[in-house]
Amino acid sequence: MLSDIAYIGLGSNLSEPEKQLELALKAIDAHSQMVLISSSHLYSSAPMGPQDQPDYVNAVCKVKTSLQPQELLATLQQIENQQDRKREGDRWGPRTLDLDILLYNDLALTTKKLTLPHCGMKEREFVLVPLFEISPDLIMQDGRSLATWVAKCNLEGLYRIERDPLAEKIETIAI
Ligand code: A4P
Ligand code: MG
Repeated sequence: MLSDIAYIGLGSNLSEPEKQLELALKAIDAHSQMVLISSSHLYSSAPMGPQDQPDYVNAVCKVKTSLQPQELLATLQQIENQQDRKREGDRWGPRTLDLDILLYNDLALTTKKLTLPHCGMKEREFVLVPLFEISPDLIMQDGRSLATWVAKCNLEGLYRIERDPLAEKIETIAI
C-alpha cells in the first residue's frame, strides 16, 4: 500500500538541467512503489559551494510510497545513475541529477547513509521555496512552520522558471 509520504528535492546543473528534472519526475511516477502527488515549478539559482560550475535548476516533489526510507534512497540513487550521475569529484560539484529525501513522514533518523529530515534543507532557499509552493502548511521538526523558515531565507538570486503554456499545449497535442 502506498501510505507513506516523502518529499524529494531535485537538482541538476549539467546536460540540460530542466530536461533532467522532467525525466526524473517521470521516472519517479513510473515506479511501481511510488506515485507522484505534486511537484513544484522549476527554480534556478547560482551554485551553493564552488562557484566554477553552471547555475542549478531545482524543484521539490511530494510522493506517496510503499518504499521504506533506505529503499527509497537506493531507488532514487538508481534513477540518478540512469541519468548518468557521476560521483567522483568535489563535494558540491556539478551533477546531472541529485535526488535528496527531504522529509519522510515525520521521521527523524541519523544513520551512516541517511539523515532525515535532510540536514541542509533549512538553509537552502532553493529547497524551502519549492517545498513551500507545494505544501505551505507544513510544520517542521523544530515545531516551527515552514513559512517561518522561508521567511528567514535570502530569496535574492532565486528565480522561478515559468512554464511555457505553448510548449505544454504542443506536448498535450502530441500525446
Ligand atoms: N544522504 C544522507 N541523507 C540523505 C538524504 N536525506 N537524501 C547521503 C539523500 N542522500 C542522503 O549524497 C551523498 C550521500 O548523502 C549519499 O550517498 C547518501 O547516503 P550524494 O548525492 O551522493 O553526494 P552530494 O550530493 O555531492 O553530497 P551532498 O552533501 O548531499 O550535496 P548536496 O547537499 O546535495 O549539495 N547549489 C544550488 N543552487 N542548488 C543545488 O541543488 N546542490 C549541491 C549539492 C551543491 N550546490 C547547489 C546544489
Ligand atoms: Mg544528494
